[in-house]
Amino acid sequence: GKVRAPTHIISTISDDRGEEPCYAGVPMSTIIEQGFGVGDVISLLWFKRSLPRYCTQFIEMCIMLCADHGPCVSGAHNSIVTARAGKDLVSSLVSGLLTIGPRFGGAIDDAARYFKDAYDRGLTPYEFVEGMKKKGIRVPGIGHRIKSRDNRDKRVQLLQKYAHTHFPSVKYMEYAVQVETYTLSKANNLVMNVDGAIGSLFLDLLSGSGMFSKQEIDEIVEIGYLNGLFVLARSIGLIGHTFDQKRLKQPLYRHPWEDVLYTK
Ligand code: Q5B
Repeated sequence: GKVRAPTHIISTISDDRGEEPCYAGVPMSTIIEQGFGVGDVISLLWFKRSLPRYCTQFIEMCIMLCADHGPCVSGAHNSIVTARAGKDLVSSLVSGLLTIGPRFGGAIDDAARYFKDAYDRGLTPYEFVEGMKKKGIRVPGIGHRIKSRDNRDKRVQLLQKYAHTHFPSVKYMEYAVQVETYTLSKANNLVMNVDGAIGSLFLDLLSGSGMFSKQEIDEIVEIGYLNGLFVLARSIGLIGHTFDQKRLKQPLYRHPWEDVLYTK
């Protein structure tokens, strides 16, 4: 019989060999004719399944709300400086993307990991936060440079409101709110940030939608899919900042001496 030559790549999410490309088995024409949105496309290509509308709408909200947060954040700053150095779009974009990490925008996966572990083990917020402190680890998803108890992050409130209305359960988010109540008793700026809101709510989406087995949820959290939402979203803003600088014909950026403390 026929012997299949060994392959060098295995791929399970898309196929471009037929009459039309498919995402997780769904042909392009279905995606267009049935009015799928970017949330549906993410569901197919990242999670390999069609998710209910309230889930895809939540994914789209995450993308829209994280698309930009002004020119002063790490990512936008890097993209602006790179564009002003005369570099091309891709260089300016990746220069901004490379700042996404544990302090800036890339705390979603760790927020999901730590909130899930603490909730599943039945830790009180006190035990969780103090345990993290003993280990010298900042609670991912908590704390912000400009947001505080009296200046809450509107994005967090919008995501929470949506989930309260549409999700079958918000147990992880409610746990994160209890953690926030405890951290706020320590300092005013230790609010739940957008990473913490997405991390905890995505746990609720995964566990409450009935679309994922326990094993699949553990794998998603372990691999770390969720920072991808911030990376994807913020790319929109970083591209915008790059075009903005080019449009404004901004010259090479040089940081002012006065803003540097030169010491020996
Ligand atoms: N302390 C975000 O810190 C920030 C603590 C904490 C326990 C914490 C910090 C942090 C976890 C990572 C995280 C996502 C670096 C943030 C984002 C997207 C963004 C960005 C934008 C956008 C801010 C002062 C004292 C110290 C610390 C303690 C701080 N955080 N303790 N758990 N989580 N969070 N990142 O203000 O005793 O004096 O040593 O790492 O979730 O990135 O808009 O800007 O859309 O672009 O610089 O929203 O919270 O505070 O470093 O001076 O710390 O608070 O140990 O205590 P700050 P620091 P002590 S959202």
